Amino acid sequence: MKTVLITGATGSVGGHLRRELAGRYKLRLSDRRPVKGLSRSEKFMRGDIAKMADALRITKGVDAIVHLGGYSVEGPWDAILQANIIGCYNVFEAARRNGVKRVLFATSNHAAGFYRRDETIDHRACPRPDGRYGVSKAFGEALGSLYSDKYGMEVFCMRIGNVDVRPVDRRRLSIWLSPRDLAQLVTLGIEHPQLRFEIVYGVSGNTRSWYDNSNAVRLGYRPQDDAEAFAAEVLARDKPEDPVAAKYQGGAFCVLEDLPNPAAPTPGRRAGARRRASAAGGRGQARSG
Ligand code: 15L
Repeated sequence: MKTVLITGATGSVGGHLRRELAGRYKLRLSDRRPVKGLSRSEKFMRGDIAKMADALRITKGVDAIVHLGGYSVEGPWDAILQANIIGCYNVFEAARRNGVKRVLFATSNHAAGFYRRDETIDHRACPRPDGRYGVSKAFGEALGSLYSDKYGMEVFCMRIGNVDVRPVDRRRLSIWLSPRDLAQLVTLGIEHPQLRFEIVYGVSGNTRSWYDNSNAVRLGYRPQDDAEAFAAEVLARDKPEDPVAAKYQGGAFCVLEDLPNPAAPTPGRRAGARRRASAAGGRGQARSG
């Protein structure tokens, strides 16, 4: 049985994945905080990926890494820098030094959150991050590409939408990923015999999807769930979104600011911010190859 490291194992995606993968792999779970309720096929190894020594220790001797660890929403630059830039680099570099070939990287829809909702994007879509968090995910994708091309590592980047037992709002109807579809995608990323570098969307087979996920399908992904089954109940309690957030796939992340933002859509500035956002929406949408 393969030994698979899950970084950031105490997070909610880690929790769903542990449940779904139970018995399929020996799981080495790592995080800064202890993981609760270990099963017999799970081991916990404490580690802070912002420290290279820890990254080297937790990645030693595993067959594959599912890298979920890091700061998982928009936030202060220093936190993102430590966890998602330095931490992500340390995980890839430690994998290389330890001879771990396969890395599954949990990137995010927010690496491309500034595409409009009336656009359909595929795995070739150029990153259009909607915040510093999104930039850090685009960085991880670029790093994975480098480690694949230069060192022959096998890197599977999953631009995850929102993992939950059910979609929670209108935006999530387009980007929802059910726990069992998450597990299918991760298993595919671990087991596929011929991976070099791939970007796929971590979403279920949602009727309202903004993604052409044909690259995942080409590799064998067959999602079992569709958020549409929850659409009526979600829309019945739907609240209006900020107009800028409503225009873009990244939603509120497109307007969230940790710092004072001169472009924030406050009443006096809303028109200018809209013009800027609309100009951004007019850019070419995808690069080829
Ligand atoms: C993400 O990337 C976050 O990690 C998650 O917490 C959600 O906010 C999700 O995106 C989303 O877009 O709903």
